[in-house]
Amino acid sequence: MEDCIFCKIIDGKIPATVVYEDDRVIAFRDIQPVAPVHVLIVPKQHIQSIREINENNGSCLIDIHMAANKVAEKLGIWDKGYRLINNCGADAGQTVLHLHYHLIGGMAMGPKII
Ligand code: DGP
Repeated sequence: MEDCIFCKIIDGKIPATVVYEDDRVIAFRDIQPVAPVHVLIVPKQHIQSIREINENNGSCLIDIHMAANKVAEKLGIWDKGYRLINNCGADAGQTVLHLHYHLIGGMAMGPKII
């Protein structure tokens, strides 16, 4: 998708601090971190949100979770724990319309919404 900022990062057209990459997933530091570790886990396939997950593309969710485990271990937050968060759609505050999960950790976090 030519106007998608995450597709441009995937294509190397704009810079990002990449912490993990394989043939299906890329993970890079969020530009507006809310925690000492704040990484975005992004499938290379352009999928707008989890609303567009179906039987043909759903395997990317396993890829994302496996990448999150690797990133958490690499960045030293695997033992103490972390949150993996997805915002879907306007009410959830999704601002980039390319499926992504926020991996945040490196501190004790505040109250949980759920
Ligand atoms: P969300 O609000 O859930 O759609 O999260 C989008 C996140 O993407 C937000 O935390 C900021 C981050 N972000 C937006 N543009 C860029 C960018 O160009 N580079 C990086 N590294 N992160 C970005």
